[in-house]
Amino acid sequence: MKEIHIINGPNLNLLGRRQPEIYGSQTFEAYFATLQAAFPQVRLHYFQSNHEGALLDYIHEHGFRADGFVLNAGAYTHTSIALADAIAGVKTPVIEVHISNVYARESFRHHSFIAAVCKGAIVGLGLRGYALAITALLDE
Ligand code: CA2
Repeated sequence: MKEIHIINGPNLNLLGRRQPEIYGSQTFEAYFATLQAAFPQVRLHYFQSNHEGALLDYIHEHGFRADGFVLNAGAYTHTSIALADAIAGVKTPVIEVHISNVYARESFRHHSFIAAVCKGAIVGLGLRGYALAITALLDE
């Protein structure tokens, strides 16, 4: 059974609680149950942290045996060379996901430090982006 980890970065624990016009009204925990039902053939894991180092530790810990990471690094996408180095340093393929269309937002959200070390990116399709990323990883 393939093992895929969904990793959410800072502030994504607030999903469904504020700013529904940008991020929707569903909590990630509720959506995760939908994903588990949609992909019964996959061992799905979910990790969220507001701490850069905790995200790095998680990637190091699982990045040599997991079959794929679906990573929404939140604002660390636009700031973290350390996260890019961690992704480049492990074997597991990573798909970058953003719920909102970052290119239709402030210019500081247009640059991703992790894009170049990820397999691909899915941007602006809401929570559906996570399911699309899992489908892409299963095609690997
Ligand atoms: O669109 C995305 O998925 C983002 O990764 C979300 C990040 C943002 O910094 C990126 O530029 C794009 C922010 C996540 C904050 O999520 C919240 C959800 C509900 C209420 C408040 C924040």
